[in-house]
Amino acid sequence: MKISEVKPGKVEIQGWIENLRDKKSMQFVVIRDLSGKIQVTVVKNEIPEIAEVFSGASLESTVKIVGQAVKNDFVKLGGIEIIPESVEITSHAEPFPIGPESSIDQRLDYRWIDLRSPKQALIFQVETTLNQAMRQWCIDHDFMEIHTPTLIGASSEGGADVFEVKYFDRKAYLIQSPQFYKQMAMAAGFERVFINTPVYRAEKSFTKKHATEFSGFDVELSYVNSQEDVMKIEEQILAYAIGEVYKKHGAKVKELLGVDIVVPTLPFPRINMKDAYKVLRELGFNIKDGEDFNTEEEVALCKHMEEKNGHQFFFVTEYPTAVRAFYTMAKEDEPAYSKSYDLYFKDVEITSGAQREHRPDVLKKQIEDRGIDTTPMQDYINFFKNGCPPHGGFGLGLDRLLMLLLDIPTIKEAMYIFRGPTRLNP
Ligand code: AMO
Repeated sequence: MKISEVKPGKVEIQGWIENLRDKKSMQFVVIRDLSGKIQVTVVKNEIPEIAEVFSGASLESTVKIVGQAVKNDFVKLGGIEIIPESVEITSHAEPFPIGPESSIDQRLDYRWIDLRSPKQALIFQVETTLNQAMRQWCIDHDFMEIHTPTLIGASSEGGADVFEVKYFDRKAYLIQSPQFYKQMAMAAGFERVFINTPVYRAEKSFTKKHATEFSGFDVELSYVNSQEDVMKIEEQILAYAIGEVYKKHGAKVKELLGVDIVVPTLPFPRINMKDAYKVLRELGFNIKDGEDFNTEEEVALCKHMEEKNGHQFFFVTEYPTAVRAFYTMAKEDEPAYSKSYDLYFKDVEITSGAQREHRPDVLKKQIEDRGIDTTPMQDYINFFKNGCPPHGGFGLGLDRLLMLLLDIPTIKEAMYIFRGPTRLNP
């Protein structure tokens, strides 16, 4: 049984030996599983064979214990202790090569040990709830979940940050995004889809927010009039999912991580790119029309928006067309700007989204204008030749969202196993 469910009477528990105080006549052993901790008390001269087993056991070994749970008001851990009848060491632990003073990179080398603390487990309990709630919202609102390949014949985002893999006698790539496949679902008449998938970026970035493989949460929907229709969906998904995390884990997150989860109110604040330029120029930056933000400008804009709105999220809309991917639709009345957006949370971009260019001739031209070879893109362009509704969607980085939600200092710690330019282990 789970340790948290132990009540007076006969019990069988399994867990880790967290602590062992070996006194002259007594042993006090603390056993831990994911649900909690309990004390096992041994009177040495009454059960010498069990005392011997514990004496020979190292900390963090795993054990199976059968015994009687009894109330004892002197016991700090829940006022209950187990008097063992049989003890079996199920696995022996060698001493730990890492400790609390180890750096994050040393800890990642021994991730299975690093993750053993309740704080670390909580991060992934939160992720489970967060992801499940995002999926639930989509399912409740008529979205279909599709499962898409991670191997692809052409780079889906343009650009060079794509991993090449040997695919029998030709080249394939790992997807940088399920972009093509989710758009194909619109041409297939699925209307609303979402995808949870690993995505890959061959980018040599060593920042708190970059990984070479991460978890994407992608959404695409048909019959949109602009990016605004997509943004409305995304803000509702996030408000619902963070609300679920707050309900289920808010108190524990506060207790173990010292973080207040703030459930965002709707609508999220919005600022279009032209207004963002104005704000930044007033703050002394000399960003020019048509440019994207650099890092300092991004940080300054985030600070400004949070101060102005008292909200942890905001959308930036209508980026210059030239700085966005080829599949983005330009504004009809002002083609230099696009029907696109990014979503920021605290001080990091967590999403890109847009209405897509669904007219095959215009799409082809946009690809060519960016100097990208259309030959490997032909299947993708063909998706739109047999009737395809206007559509849009977004891609959200789940690991970044989790990192920011729990104020974790780096994405390395918000991922179960991190992959970066110099890390392929464990
Ligand atoms: P974009 O390239 O902005 O857009 O990626 C979408 C989101 O994915 C996350 N992200 C990353 N997370 C960790 N490490 C990285 N190296 C990394 N790169 C990106 C971010 C980002 O906002 N196809 C479009 C989405 C769309 O338009 O639907 C796309 O991939 O949170």
